[in-house]
Amino acid sequence: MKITILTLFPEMFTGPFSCSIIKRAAEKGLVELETVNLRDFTKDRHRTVDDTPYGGGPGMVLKPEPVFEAVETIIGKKGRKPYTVLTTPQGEVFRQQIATELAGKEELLFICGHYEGYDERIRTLADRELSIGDYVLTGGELPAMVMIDAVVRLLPGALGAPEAASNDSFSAGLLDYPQYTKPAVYKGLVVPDVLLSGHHQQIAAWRRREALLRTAERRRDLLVQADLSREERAFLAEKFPGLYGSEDAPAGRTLRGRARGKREEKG
Ligand code: 9D3
Repeated sequence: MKITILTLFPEMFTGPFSCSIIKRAAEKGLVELETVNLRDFTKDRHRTVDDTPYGGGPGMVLKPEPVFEAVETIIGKKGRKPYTVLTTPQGEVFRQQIATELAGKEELLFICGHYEGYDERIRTLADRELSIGDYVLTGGELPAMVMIDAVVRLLPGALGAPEAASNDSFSAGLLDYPQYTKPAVYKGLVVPDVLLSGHHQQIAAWRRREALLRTAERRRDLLVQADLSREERAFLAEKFPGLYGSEDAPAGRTLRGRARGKREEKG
């Protein structure tokens, strides 16, 4: 896979890309990473990349010309347009399934902004607009790094063990089960007996159960999509009454119940 990043701050990428899994993946030839400085595609003496918004208002807006010039140059070199991601707070929220989709592309181009916004015409260059979540950052560089990290580790051979990526409990749509290592007792805190028992089937069942319980407690939004058996759904429905949205659920235990509880609080 080839990944090109269009940014005003190429230096931001040197640290993360020269460490750990991404570096090893690059050394193994699984991925080629290149940063391109947007400022190199300006034509004026001051190398201007942003300007004031038409119609007035605060902040500066990324100009279209340097971005279009850069993308056209990249397309010209490659002979075709890479699958293009625009990082933006207005984008769809990045999740594991999107990482999997991006990992299937031969060429990716990330366009990062580092201003209050873009000229809207830049959006026409993007195949996809992505955010990493509902918090305000100073630019799209960290989001691009986050997404690239999630994608590169999925490339076959990027992780040590071949099953490491497909084993992610996230790929089953659940949170991880609790893990322990030696010693068996530390500061009076004990490792669950089943893990010391050597009963592989019981261990697997315990782990699955713990993953289900944790997900139901912390992230019930994930359960809707999770790949669960009828038995597992029944087990959770019993432990968490109303988990699947029945009308007589206690307020606060379902998403609808929570909204109902809030309304009742206000009277
Ligand atoms: C939502 C805030 N905007 C209100 C006027 C201004 C603004 C602030 C910061 C617009 C862009 C940015 C820079 N952020 C990104 O470019 C960005 C981002 C983010 O801030 N959070 C999560 N994901 C992303 S992807 C790109």
